[in-house]
Amino acid sequence: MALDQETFNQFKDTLFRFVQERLIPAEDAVAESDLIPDEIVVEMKEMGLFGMSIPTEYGGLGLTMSEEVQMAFIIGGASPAFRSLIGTNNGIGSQGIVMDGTEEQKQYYLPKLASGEMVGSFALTEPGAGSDAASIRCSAVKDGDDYIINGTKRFITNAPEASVFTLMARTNPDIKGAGGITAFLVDAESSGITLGKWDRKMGQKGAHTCDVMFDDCRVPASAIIGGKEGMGFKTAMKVLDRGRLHISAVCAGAAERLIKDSLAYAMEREQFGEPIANFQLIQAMLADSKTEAYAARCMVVDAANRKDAGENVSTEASCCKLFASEMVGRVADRAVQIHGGAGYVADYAVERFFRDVRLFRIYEGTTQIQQLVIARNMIRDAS
Ligand code: COS
Repeated sequence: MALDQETFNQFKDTLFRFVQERLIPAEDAVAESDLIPDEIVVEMKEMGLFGMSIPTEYGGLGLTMSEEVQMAFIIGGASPAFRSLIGTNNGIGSQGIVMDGTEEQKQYYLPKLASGEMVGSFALTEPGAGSDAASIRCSAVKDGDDYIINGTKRFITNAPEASVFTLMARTNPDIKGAGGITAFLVDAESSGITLGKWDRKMGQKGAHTCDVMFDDCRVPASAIIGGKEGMGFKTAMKVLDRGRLHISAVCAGAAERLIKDSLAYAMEREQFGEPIANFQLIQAMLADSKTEAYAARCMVVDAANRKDAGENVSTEASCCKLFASEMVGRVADRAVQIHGGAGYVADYAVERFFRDVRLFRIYEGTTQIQQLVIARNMIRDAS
């Protein structure tokens, strides 16, 4: 643990108050404008939220996985857009460097990512390569001491804000699968990079994704994460294992928020002369949601503890992502049902959350990819 228990508890209390007093009241405005207000971004930076998972020697808070998921439970209680802004710096946009970067790369990038001065973005997905991540076609061809990058990346979270991309490109066209892939750190200002228009998403307004096009973009060989070709796919998979636990915690936090809103509504809304919370069919929905959110929270805490103890939690991370993302979808659906007609109009947060949480079953590995990873690992371990 990087922080002593008392300091960590204070940090948790501060984040809880920030979520209640600053983020939740700003949700409607963020959804309306598709932008997170600058003053909130500044506060997030001041609280250290961009660097929760970055080691203290590089300016981050150095939280353990167990501590990080506690924070993700809390921030999951506000619109996912807020979490998304700090999500890449804590996860897929920084962890490649933390796990596999050279000392020089760590010293240059991590303090800037931890403070939020830089936003990191993870560029793996392509128009033709999503779940089949090893089939990427973006190429990096050696030219003297440099590499020339060509290709298109799709649905790249925080690309419009990014200062640096962790880019997966194929350095060896003769190796068709994972072994030909190399991870590069590419500064967003490099010439030869253009961004597409912001994607018009179903939900998560305020969180931005777009295409990133590389057209003869020249980067030095020193931009390779860890300095070694062919290691990019493994870096990506390790980063995703970790990211899946964080996302699972966010799902549990979002479910708890939806339950809180649903319970409050059910206790206030009267039909047939009494609050609808008195009716057993409403109670059944509340109880099912409570039970499932609790199960997700317990799974995440267990997997995070195991990770901190040094276990390989690839299977458990996928179990958590599979269960928690599907669970929050069911909870959001019940939340809309409990709100009745009111749940279908934008006056209540559940309508927005219903659309926002749909993404959790898709990104950082779809539910079907989690099933595949879990079953493959089971078979491998048994044989
Ligand atoms: N940690 C470390 N290494 C891993 C790993 C992990 N979790 N998973 C796989 N690897 C390694 C394997 O050990 C293998 O190495 P060797 O060749 O040395 O044995 C290599 O990576 C290739 O693995 P594998 O053969 O399992 O790759 P596949 O192409 O079959 O694909 C899946 C694996 C489907 C699991 C992978 O493509 C995947 O996770 N896809 C989803 C991608 C995703 O989440 N996208 C979301 C967008 S990014 S936000």
